[in-house]
Amino acid sequence: MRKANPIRPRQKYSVRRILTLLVITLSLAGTIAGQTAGESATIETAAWLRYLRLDSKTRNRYAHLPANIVVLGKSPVLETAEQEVIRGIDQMLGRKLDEKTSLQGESLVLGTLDKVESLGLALPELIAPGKDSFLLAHGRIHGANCIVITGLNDRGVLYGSFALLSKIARGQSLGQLNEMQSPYVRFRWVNQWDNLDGKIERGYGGPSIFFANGKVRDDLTRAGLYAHLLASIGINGCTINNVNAAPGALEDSFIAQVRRIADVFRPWGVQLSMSADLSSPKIVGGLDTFDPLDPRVAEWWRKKVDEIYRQIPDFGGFVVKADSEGRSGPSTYGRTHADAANVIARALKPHGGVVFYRAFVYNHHLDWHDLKNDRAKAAYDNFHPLDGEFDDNVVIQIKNGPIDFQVREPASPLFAGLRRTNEAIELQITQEYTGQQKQLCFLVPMWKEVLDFDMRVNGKSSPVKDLVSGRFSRRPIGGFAGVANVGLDENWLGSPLAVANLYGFGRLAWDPNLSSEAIVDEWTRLTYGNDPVLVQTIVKLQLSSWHVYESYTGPLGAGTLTNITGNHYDPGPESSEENGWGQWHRADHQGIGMDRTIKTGTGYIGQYPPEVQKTYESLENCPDNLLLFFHHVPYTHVLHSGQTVVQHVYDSHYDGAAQAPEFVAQWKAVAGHIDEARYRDILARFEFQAKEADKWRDAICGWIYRLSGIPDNKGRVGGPASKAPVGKTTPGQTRGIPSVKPA
Ligand code: GCV
Repeated sequence: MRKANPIRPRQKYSVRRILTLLVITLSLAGTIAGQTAGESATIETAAWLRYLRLDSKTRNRYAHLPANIVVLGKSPVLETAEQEVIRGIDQMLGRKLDEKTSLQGESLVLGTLDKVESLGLALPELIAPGKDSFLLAHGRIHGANCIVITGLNDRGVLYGSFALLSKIARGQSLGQLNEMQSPYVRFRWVNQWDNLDGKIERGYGGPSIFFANGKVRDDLTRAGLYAHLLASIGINGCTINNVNAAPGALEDSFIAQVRRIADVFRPWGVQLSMSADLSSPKIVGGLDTFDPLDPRVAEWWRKKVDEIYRQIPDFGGFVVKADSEGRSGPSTYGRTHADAANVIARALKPHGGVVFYRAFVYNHHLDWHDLKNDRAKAAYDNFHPLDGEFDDNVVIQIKNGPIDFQVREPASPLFAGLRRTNEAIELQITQEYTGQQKQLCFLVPMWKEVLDFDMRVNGKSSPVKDLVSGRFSRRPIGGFAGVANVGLDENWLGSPLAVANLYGFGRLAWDPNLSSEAIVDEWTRLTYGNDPVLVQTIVKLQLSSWHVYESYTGPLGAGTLTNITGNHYDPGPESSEENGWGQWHRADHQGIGMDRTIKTGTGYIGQYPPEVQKTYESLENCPDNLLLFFHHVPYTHVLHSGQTVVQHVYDSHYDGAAQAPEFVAQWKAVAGHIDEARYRDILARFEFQAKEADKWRDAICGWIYRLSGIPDNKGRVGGPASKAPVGKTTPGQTRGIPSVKPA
């Protein structure tokens, strides 16, 4: 269900203008609904930044908040921070802070550490002095009690301001305020797969907020609001165009347009970056080659990058997808990915820019007859041999799993396979394979399993979060990249509850040690207020959603059994087989699962460090939830749970399909605790999901029965009382599907 998006023509997008727009929108909504649980759904663009008016009891907790605000220093980011604090406190507490130009009495003091200390305040040392860290503290300055928001840079001050407002919005005490926070990783970027015509690849929240008809939009209001949201969760970069990059994006005339997007990002401390096509020197530059080792190519990149920095002085760098899914790459000239990444990195280096080079490189014409072929091996095979050959401003961007954002995959072994190279984890916020925002699937618990997974590098504790942050291998930089794909829809992602995934990505990039519960609790309170019925219901729904979705779509690590050659949404397990895409589950009449063992299979397990190999190689140790990812077993194989594989598939699909309607029942408990429009909207989504779960259950149960010939021992499939249809899974789907993967 998509809401119409009001787009007003605007020419200038100053911070003040965006904030004014927000204030008007929010106060209108507040007037309509009294700023409590019943607040109107017309302010979805504010997402979790609603700053709802608190009830009087909660407001009283903040009675001692200083009446003045002073900012030490001057910059667009500091100005943003000040205006945000003023607006937030006004809306939540009904108090207008007095803007002062110098310290006068009890004040909220905003400024970088050096400025604050110059007032004679001794502050506790910032324990982990990384860029973007912040400190919230009480302090007496010139005899007055002050609240200090400080950081090592302006961005830290902005992040500290958001943190203070978040505490107030959630009714938390400011009594013992003395809190230092430092981001876990240096680069916390979102990627947008926006095409220049305004369509978004795998985007389910409406058209691009950046582009339309081959140009940058005239109206960039939403781009500014997006930067506002991103900054509030500590995201410091946004790659604005699709990794399947149109070379035209690097034309000088286009860069001049892109500059306007950078201008609306800047006050929020969000660096703009772009996806670049490796063949640009040839296609855009008119050279007869794009060989990364050709000096003319190096010179072209140098000049191009210089021009970009002339227009966008704080440009972040490039994301590169090469030799993957039909993109040009260094293999054209027999060069390596290191050659390709480094030629661009060297052009960026003098300006402080970075290259995020994607490890998502694989052959999508793999011969499916060969049981030793395995797409899961590709990233490691391509990049591990190059470890140590990448320049220090190159970051290898690795998808969380070795295939492609399936509902369950093991952590990519490449995280442990690069010890002398910077790395970043790529997570997909847009739900390409996990219900496309039509179904609820809160992904934070899934991401956390990967981030916490201990790779046991050299037999030592080495969770993925410490590999990608650079902590384990003492790398200078590391990162998180989240494929967000927000669009012009009022609620950004096409569904109000799906927005929690964007919030959760930012919070995990900032601190992967936060629990899923804490993250979703924060998001719910900031978005919907502190009504306990609403908070408990939404938190419970979100936290159970991934397992429910998994249980009716993708059993035992076999992947999401979706239509991979079509929409990536409907059930279509047959589409995975007999084509070159390599998302195989190898289901036949005897058994199911990919044999990836070292002993008899593709050898993929051998890419992990020895202790992890031991876990996955043997049927005894392999966890049930990844069994079919690593092993080919008969349908009668007995799981650790005591159930056979085939019976597990029946049971989990029936359980999942029974839990989906429970979402409807749970949601009904919030009637009267939320505005009617949003209540009905979300209710309709859950009702729809319940039907989709039935569809999935019947398709997958029918399919596995057809293959195995083994009926369900509870009589639901294949028995006389069976209801599940056992005919074809996906209408129109045949064996021998051509290797075409529509964009
Ligand atoms: C941008 C998957 C998606 C593609 C995407 C690709 C990638 O294959 O289906 O749409 O392309 O991943 O991550 O590059």
